[in-house]
Amino acid sequence: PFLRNVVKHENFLTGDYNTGFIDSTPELFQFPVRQDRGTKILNYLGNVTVNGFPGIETKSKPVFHPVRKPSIDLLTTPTPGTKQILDQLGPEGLVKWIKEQDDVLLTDTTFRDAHQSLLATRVRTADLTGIASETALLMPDLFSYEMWGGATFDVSYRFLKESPWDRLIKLREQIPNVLFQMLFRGANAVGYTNYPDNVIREFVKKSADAGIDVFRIFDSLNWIKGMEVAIDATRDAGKVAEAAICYAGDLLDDKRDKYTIDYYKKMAKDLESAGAHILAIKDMAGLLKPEAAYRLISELKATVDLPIHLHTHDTSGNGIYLYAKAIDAGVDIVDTALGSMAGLTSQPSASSLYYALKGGKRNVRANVESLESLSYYWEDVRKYYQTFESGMNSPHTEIYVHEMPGGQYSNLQQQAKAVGLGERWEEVKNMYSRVNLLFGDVVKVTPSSKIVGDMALFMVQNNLDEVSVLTRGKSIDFPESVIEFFEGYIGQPYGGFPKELQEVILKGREAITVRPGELLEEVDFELLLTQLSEKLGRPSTEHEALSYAMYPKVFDEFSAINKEFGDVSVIKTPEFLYGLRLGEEIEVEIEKGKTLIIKLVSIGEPQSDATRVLYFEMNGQPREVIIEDMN
Ligand code: 3PY
Ligand code: ZN
Repeated sequence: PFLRNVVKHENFLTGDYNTGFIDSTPELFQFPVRQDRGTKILNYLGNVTVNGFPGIETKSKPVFHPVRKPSIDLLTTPTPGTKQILDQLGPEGLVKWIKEQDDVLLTDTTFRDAHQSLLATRVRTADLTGIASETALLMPDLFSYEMWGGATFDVSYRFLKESPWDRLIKLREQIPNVLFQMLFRGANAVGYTNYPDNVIREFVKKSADAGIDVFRIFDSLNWIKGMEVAIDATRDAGKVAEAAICYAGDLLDDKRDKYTIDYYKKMAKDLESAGAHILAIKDMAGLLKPEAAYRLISELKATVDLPIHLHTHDTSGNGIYLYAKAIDAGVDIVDTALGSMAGLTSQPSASSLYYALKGGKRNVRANVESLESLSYYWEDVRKYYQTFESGMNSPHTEIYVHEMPGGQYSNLQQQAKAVGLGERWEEVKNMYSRVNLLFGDVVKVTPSSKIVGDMALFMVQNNLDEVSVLTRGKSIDFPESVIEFFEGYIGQPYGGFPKELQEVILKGREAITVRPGELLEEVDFELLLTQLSEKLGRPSTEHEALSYAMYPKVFDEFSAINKEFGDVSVIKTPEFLYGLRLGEEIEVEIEKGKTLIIKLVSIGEPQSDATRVLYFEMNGQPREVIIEDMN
């Protein structure tokens, strides 16, 4: 292979080489590993066909019709948009531009929060890249696309067996004109626990380099100390720091006097001083009622000099009314999703908002025909993922009672099913609101919401109530996440921890009161790169090292799957989730211009060692794979 590399090298061919050629041209030593991608893909397909996909109960593959796409010439250059404004004028110039707009600006969440909230985050990169170029052409006038972060990062590895970095890079290539926005959990980055400061800084830097422009940074307890490192890192990267206040409680209910208007005003001022370019109100559960929104936005507008970006979930059905009130009060940007991916636990629909405001004082900055034409694609793609739907099909005003974030609803439901509590879902939801009060009425958003959810599942599973937790708690092993929370490793809740419960849970362990990042040892990335390269048997990328630093176990599992089955992101979603029907023929494009045509010919009877032989045809050649039948 070395000689072949040499004679094929362009400098060698053009005669442009000397004795230093070998030293200065390390790629001569990169030999193609024989990887037989076809066999690996057949193994994957055989496996899903025989054993099914985790979380999908049905064995028969539904019939999916071809997806509808807007007919548009993909060779057209997309109209320049907010990405160019940021690149040319920097964050301050962008902020000035936002303030000059009379129209309401939109962030489209279809690529992130919408499917996190409706489909347990399961939408794959292939379905995003399948419409990305059309989206860039048809929605150039939006403020941003929220397309990364939150739960999409770990779910990519854990369930979809694909790299989230790859998603970001591919989408950026296809969408050059509109700002990319990510959800960043402050000191928890895209994880569920605090990380060392240098991991946060490195993550922000690498995400910025790979294409993220706007970092929506929040802390799951609204603890500003937990957000500062990320805000600084974003500013250092020359990107937009959108600092978020998570909305909790009920502003207009005198009996809920923990999260008052003064609480929100003070936090807004503090975030402005901490370096925010934009202030976000993150109403992650859809608890902000319309009249409260009017008051909140009006007062915040008078308190800070920052553009305000409002995020909600439409679970209660009041989303459009809430946005209309916030828009009257002067909100600058709101989060919406394309119609077929909007409503319920997702964001309100962009086109509904468009029509609701048309002819009034402020219009929505978007082309409604374009929104509609892209929505058909998502209506079709959503069908692939139907088994991950939460089953909620009408507005739920009960959200005002249980206060569960939209992004958590379908995920916690999956978690409940996985531990055998699927039938007791009503009880789990009720327990969720009781745990919130037991914990002292906390802000609930990842990861604090997950901790409340873990405790709720735990209490239902073990038939515990508030009294038994406090009286018998000393002999109970609480979930690890709950212990970590009461130790202070997620940060400090506003108003402190309930002392009696904290003692019961910690059983003599010390709680910290400082920022966890001050205590956590920094990660040595050089060393990590070396170790990971050894583990992988090839040079690790910096992106991989960052993922490994945050999720060592998840990344290991992903790498093992990757070794066994290769890059499964190239398989289309129906086959990825359901395998092949007998006699079905599919195409898998393993790289540009290289397509495998695969047909499932027959499935053999189970053998005494629980294996089955599957006969395929690949590009016309008979192929046989042996699959272990796990049923
Ligand atoms: C996340 O952190 O994933 C969220 O969507 C919180 O709302
Ligand atoms: Zn959300």
